Order: sequence, then C-alpha cells, then structure tokens
Amino acid sequence: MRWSSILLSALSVVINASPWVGFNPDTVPNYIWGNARQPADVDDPVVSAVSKTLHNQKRETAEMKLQNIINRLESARDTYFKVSPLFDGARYYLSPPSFFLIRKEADAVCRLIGGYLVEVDSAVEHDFIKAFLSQSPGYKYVLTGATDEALGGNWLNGYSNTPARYIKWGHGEPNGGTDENCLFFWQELGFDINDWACSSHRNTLEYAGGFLCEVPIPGI
Ligand SMILES: [Ca+2]
Ligand SMILES: [Ca+2]
Repeated sequence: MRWSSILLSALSVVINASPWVGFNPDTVPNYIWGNARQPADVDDPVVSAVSKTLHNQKRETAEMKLQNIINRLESARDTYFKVSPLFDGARYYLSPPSFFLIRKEADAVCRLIGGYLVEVDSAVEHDFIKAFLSQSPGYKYVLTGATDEALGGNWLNGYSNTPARYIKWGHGEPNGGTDENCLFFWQELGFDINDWACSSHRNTLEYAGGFLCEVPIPGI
C-alpha cells in the first residue's frame, strides 16, 4: 500500500472512530435545540433552565470532540510531513520520499491537512522553496500544483484554477509535450522546474520523490 493511502486510511480510522461523527444535529429533538438550534424559549423557568443546560452540554460535548479530531489531525500532519518555516502567511509541508506518486492522491492529502498542492506565485516564493528543498536530501523531484493536462502548454494551478504565475524552468525544460503534464521541483536542475509525468510508478531508488503542500496559517 502506498504511503499516501496509508495516511488517508489512518486519518479515516481516526475520524470514523470518533462517536461525534455519528452525531446528527437534525435528529436532536427541537425541545432541546429549538428551531434555530437555541434553547427552547418557554415561560416555565424550570423547563427553560433544563433546556439551556442540555443545550450547553450538547454544544460543549460536540466542541470538545471536534477539537479532539483537529488535535489528532494536526499531530498526524506535523509528524508525517517535514514542515518549512513561515513564508507569507503559509507553511510548506513536504511528504516523505516515496517511489510512488499519484497526483490526485497527493492533492487529496494536501486538502486533508488544510492546504493544496503548492502554487508558486513569485521568484521570491520559488527561491524560498528551493532553499527548503535543498535542505531535504533524498528527493529527485517534488510535485507542485500546476498542470497543463487540460490545455497543453497553458499551465494552470489545480486548486485556485488560475494560470501559473511564476515558472523558473530548469535548463532544457520544458521538453515533455503532451507526455509530461505536471510541474516538479527537480533536484538535478537545482530544484528549478521540470515538466514530467503526473504519476510515477518507477520502483527504483533513483526516482524517489514527493509532493509539497502549501498550507495557509490562520491568524498570520
Ligand atoms: Ca503560493
Ligand atoms: Ca521535462
């Protein structure tokens, strides 16, 4: 099983193991939630007090369980990925090197941790990422979020669906035509960009690589 499948399975187990997932607010009687999911508005002070207590207990329980899920997800994220310093309100999360890479799976994992496959918008961002990757041995390539699968030669960011704003091609690139539809930071090109196949199945150490998630950090 590929590493990304393992991560998705593990996170799925974590989430599904939570009793909160089975919680459906639509099934909670209205005398508890009220039509607007508020405590029942009744004249009897005793009934009103009980209703408010039940409402608050339900809300606090749901919030605690949700926070627990978030904590476990963030713990798995920070354990699994190599994390970059902050750059312009975001961090970059580098997957462990692997012999297998499927673009759709990488994209799903990035979204699971609150981000997306990296979208390079400037020379400064490109150089920041290059410096981060240069301190990360073991990667021949690192997948970005840009692809020209839909429109050959027109590189689009998969998440924001906007044209790729900055591509610093490595020497001799791009050279893949319709066979190489994804962009990678390429170690042999000093981590400048190479167009290459969107999915890799080469079972050889020479081709171990990974992908990079860009994750906005709230409050920064
Ligand atoms: Ca970016
Ligand atoms: Ca190429």
